[in-house]
Amino acid sequence: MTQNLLNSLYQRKAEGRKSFAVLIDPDKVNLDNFSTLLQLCIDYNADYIFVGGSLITDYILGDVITKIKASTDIPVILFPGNSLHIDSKADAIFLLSLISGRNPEFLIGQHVISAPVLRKSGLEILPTGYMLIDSGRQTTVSYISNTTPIPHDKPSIAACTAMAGEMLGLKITYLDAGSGAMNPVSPEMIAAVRQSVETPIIVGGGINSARKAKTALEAGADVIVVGNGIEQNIDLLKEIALAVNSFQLSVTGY
Ligand code: 1GP
Repeated sequence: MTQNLLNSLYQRKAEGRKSFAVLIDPDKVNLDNFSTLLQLCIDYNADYIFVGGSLITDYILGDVITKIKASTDIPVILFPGNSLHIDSKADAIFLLSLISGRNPEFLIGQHVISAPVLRKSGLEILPTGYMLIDSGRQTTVSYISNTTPIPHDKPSIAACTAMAGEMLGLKITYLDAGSGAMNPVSPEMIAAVRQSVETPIIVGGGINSARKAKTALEAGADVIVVGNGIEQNIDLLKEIALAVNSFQLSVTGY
């Protein structure tokens, strides 16, 4: 299996380059006007397209990926909620171990079921320490996964959890306040995790303005993910992309 995307995430981190990922929830896609969203991803240089969610009710995952692949070469990474959410037309999959929780099903159970399918799929596997952070109200992902998120004001718990994940060999750290979160992950928590691991850090959940995107990047996020905010207002894609670019320019000069 290739490690192209993992290597590029590490390379980008080493160069101080920030990335912007657009999350597409297959349940929310209207295939009739999907082309507009994809064109915006192309025009504003989205670095990654994540596809998935903790609960998928309308099984058009394959159709969504086919449509993305027909329009753009932006890498498509599956963001699965369980072992049913696998499609070999994507480029890679986050193999999420939900290390903030204590539900064995999402720490290792679903992975065992998926392993032979993943091996055959040819998908690049991205072993990821996935951490849910409390965002002010229960989110779909915490309910479905039956796990308690890390309290938002306990950066040291997040730092130690991320550290343990890295020691276990997980290559990416994903801090998620949950889709449509009231409050995104705090900059204090992102900074504490940044201090504790060398892995690339992905931050998502409730980032619905350029200011929130910039705050997460300043605190140490390598990749920011925006889903719900773009579903509500497609123009946000451009705003966030420009914010990532201008942050990039101010820090590295390119
Ligand atoms: C959620 O990280 C993602 O799992 C993105 O969250 O939909 O709130 O942008 P939003």
